[in-house]
Amino acid sequence: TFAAVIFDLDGVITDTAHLHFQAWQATAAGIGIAIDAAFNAQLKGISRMDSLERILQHGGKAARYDADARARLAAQKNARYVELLAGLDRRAILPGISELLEALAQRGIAIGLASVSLNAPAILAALGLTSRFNYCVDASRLRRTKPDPEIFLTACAGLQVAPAQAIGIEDAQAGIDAINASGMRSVGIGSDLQGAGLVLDSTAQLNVPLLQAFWST
Ligand code: B16
Ligand code: MG
Repeated sequence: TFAAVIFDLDGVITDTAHLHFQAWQATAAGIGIAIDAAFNAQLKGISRMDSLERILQHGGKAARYDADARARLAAQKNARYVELLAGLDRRAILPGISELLEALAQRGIAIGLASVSLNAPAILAALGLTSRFNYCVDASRLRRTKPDPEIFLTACAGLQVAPAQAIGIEDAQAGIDAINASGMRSVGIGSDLQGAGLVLDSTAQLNVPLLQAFWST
């Protein structure tokens, strides 16, 4: 059977997409760029600086912002986002996740986190889940972002598990692509995910017997 499960954070453990959206919307409005919920969906699983690049492109203003100006905008967005995170607690854990983490731990299956969010440690702490994870990738030390497999390979190395022995769970296309490229098996949460080994509508459907059945297919 599998030796590890490596989780994405946003969209799998908790869903802070609406908070990222509020923060980006305010920052973008400040420089005259309007973004809507449909555009926001394209930022799922995309790193902070890459999200900013997409927003500037969307507004046709990418050429007007150099590295320093971008750093200021990203810092402004993050300050808003961190403010919005203040209300986060255990109630924000997505359905089925606490039970799954508990069941995996009981079976001695290693648990990893592969989030590109630089706020991941603070979010896990707010959710009361820090001690549940055997290894969390430090996103600040990555050279390449999803869909590159680096983040999942780093998580496997940290857990001392071969990628071929691990399952990755993701809600974003870039994340599914990263898992597949790493040699792990992929589980997708949501719709419009291409190439996932298994796709579920909701985290509520996740449990160990289901993952075992998927593993043996
Ligand atoms: P931060 P994940 C991602 O989290 C979010 O889906 C994405 O919207 C966000 O821009 C990114 O984290 C970076 O977050 O600004 O907090 O570093 O899905 O990889 O857990
Ligand atoms: Mg995600």
